[in-house]
Amino acid sequence: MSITLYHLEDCPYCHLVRRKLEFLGLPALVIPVKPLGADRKELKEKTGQSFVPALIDEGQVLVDSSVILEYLDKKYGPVEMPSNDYGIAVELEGEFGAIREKTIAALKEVGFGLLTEIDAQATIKKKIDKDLEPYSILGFCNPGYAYHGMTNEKDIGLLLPCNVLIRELKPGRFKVTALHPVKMFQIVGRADMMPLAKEVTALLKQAIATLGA
Ligand SMILES: N[C@@H](CCC(=O)N[C@@H](CS)C(=O)NCC(=O)O)C(=O)O
Repeated sequence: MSITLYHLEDCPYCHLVRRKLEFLGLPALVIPVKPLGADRKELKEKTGQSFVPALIDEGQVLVDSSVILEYLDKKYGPVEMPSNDYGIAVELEGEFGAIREKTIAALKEVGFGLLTEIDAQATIKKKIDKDLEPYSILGFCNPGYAYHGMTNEKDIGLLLPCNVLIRELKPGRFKVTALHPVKMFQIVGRADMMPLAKEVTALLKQAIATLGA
């Protein structure tokens, strides 16, 4: 078996294909291509086009991630790809109002105040008349960390405030999940700001742990 994948590090579609190959346990020769807009001579010669991802399997050329994923599943799978884990979570028994209060208190304990709140269940019902399980997105902020972040990385506001999701798994059982700052900071790509992300992560982990205790 010989699979070749033309891959661009910044391309999310390429990563989907790489993950699928990993989940299927398929070894592949991964050939990096030049960035967006650049001349991709070898890719063009081998596949007749210049988009990535492009996969060649035993002489068969496939382009477009959805076509490739379907092909791989059909030939070598199928295999489910679970979503990435990008939260710090705990599951709790109880009633929504009490769990919400407990969550706010636990975050307050580590220095984060409630700033925003979206009742997605009510909003979706009101806007498009669809039913959703209890699903609330709470935005927390520690002004000191936020100020440090905003003054050192101007666009960091795109990731603020720190979201904590409370959603119902089944009647009387909820999952409380804080977004994982270190994982979010990977998309920022600033190694020098990782200590800040780690500090905030430790505090959020502490708060989530007390909920489960
Ligand atoms: N629908 C395609 C989209 C692929 C795509 O947009 N690839 C981008 C990189 S993420 C690309 O190769 N653009 C042309 C270029 O970089 O010159 C898929 O799912 O594979």
